Amino acid sequence: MNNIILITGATAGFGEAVAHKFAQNKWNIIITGRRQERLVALEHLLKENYKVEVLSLGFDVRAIDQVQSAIAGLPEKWRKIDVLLNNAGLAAGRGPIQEGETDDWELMIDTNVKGLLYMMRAVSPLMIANQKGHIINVASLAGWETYGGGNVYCGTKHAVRAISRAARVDLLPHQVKVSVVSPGAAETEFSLVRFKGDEQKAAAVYEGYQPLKAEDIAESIYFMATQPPHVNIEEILILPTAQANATVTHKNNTK
Ligand code: NDP
Ligand code: 8X3
Repeated sequence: MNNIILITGATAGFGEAVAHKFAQNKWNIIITGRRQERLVALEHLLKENYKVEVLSLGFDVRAIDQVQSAIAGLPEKWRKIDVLLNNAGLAAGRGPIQEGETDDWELMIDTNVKGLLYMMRAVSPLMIANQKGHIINVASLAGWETYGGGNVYCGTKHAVRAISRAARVDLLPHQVKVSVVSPGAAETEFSLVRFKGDEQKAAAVYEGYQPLKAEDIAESIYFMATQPPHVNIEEILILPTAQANATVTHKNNTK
């Protein structure tokens, strides 16, 4: 049986690139997300291109009952999950705290923090039963630093890193690794979602320099996941060369 990775948020961006990368390397893949038609298309593509087994599960990580029933209902052969990639997440808006949209705050906290926790809670007992496993949580440069207008998003990503460090201690006796990948600016659907479909605002985020691609992040995640059992890459912070930190990017208008 091939290794198994469960990816949250496989319908776009990093999650989709990770699905391709692991399938290329003969892992069987559990792809998840809310957009059913994208899951169906991706399942078909992965099976066709890489001849691996793929299971798609459509659910919302914010809904604990959906998370629990998706994991409880896994067919026997899919229960030995080697890697859980907690990737589903988003930023909603980029405004000062005093003008913040509280619905956006709820959305980010419910998805990036609570959704990630629900997944860890549901999947870690399966890994403990196997006495092996690897949880890789997607944080961000925004989990290391802060920037104006980033308030709640930065808070959620700092939380992802703190939760991961604590969970590493909890899961240590069970040979379950916990790692974090923290990307800087990467061109995916992230900014389109953040700016609620405003294509101009989204494109402006990536103008004048070369941002990371989803495939760059997939490479790092594959590297983390394929170390020998005694090695845990605890954290990777990966930035575009043009980005020095959360507030300084060298933009020279040559892509
Ligand atoms: P995308 O918007 O391209 O992809 C986000 C994925 O998350 C989609 O597959 C989406 O699927 C899924 N998702 C969102 N909300 C939910 C939900 N409630 N339930 C289930 N799935 C959900 O963004 P990225 O690939 O860029 O982002 C992936 C992760 O990386 C996020 O956690 C983000 O915060 C983080 N990140 C992104 C950076 C960037 O610059 N792009 C940099 C650093 C971190 P669907 O809508 O079908 O449910
Ligand atoms: C996404 C990167 O810098 O927009 O996590 O917060 S940033």
